[in-house]
Amino acid sequence: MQNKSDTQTLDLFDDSSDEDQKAIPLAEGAVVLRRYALDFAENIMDEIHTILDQAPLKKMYTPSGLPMSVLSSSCGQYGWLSDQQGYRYTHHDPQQSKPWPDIPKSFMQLAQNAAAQAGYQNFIPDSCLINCYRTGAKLSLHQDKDERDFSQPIVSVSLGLSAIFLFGGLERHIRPLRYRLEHGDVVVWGGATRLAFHGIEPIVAGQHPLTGDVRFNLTFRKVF
Ligand code: MD3
Ligand code: FE
Repeated sequence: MQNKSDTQTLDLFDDSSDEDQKAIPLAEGAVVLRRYALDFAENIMDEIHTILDQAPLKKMYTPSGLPMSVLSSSCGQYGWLSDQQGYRYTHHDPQQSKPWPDIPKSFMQLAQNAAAQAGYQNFIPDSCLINCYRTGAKLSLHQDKDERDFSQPIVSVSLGLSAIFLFGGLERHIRPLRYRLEHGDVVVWGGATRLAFHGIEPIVAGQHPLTGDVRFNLTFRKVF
C-alpha cells in the first residue's frame, strides 16, 4: 500500500535506544538534545509569561504584506521584527517604545550549556525570539540570514504541543525531511545546517499540561 505522504517522519527519537540526554547529530553541524529542557520547562514558561507581559506577542507581516500565522515577541539586546519594511532586528519593541526585556539568566545558562554540548563553547546570544503557534499555525520554508555571523549557531527550544519540523537543504528546491520536535527538545543549529531551509508544518490541535493549546519555540541567536 502506498503511503499517503511521500516524505517520511524519521524516527530520530527512538525510545528503545536509551539515548536520552545524549547529543544526537541530526546532520552536519546540527545537534538534537532530546528533552534537554524538560526539567526547566516550568521555569521557562514562567519567564516567558513575564516577558510577554512587558513585550506582548504580536502578529508579524511578511515584507510582501502577508500575515504570518505565528505570533512573536523577543527578549535580549535585539528583537526580531517583520513588516512591510522588511525583516530586521531592533533595540526597541515598537509597540512599547521601550527596549526589549532582558534575556533571563536561566535562559542564558540553558542556551550556553546546550551550545557547549554541541561544541560551541563561546556562544553568547544577544537575542531570543519567542514564537507562539496556535492550532494551524505554520512557518513556511525559509533561511535565517538576518544575523551577522553564520559561524554562530542558533539554539532552539520547543515547548508544549509538538510540531513537525521541516529540514531542507541549502537550496529551496530540495525536498525537506520531517522531524517531530517535542516538549523540552533543544536543537543546536550550526555548521552547514545554519543556512539550511527549514519550516514548521501546521500545528495539530491538542492540549499540553504546561502550555495549553499552543506550542512555544525559543530561538537564541547572536545577531551582532
Ligand atoms: C535550522 N523557528 O524562528 S526552530 C525561526 O519552531 C524558526 O519556531 C522555528 O525557524 C520554530 O526562524 C524552528 C528550529 C530552527 C531555528 C533556526 C534555524 C532551525 C533552524 C536556523 C537554521 C537552520
Ligand atoms: Fe528559522
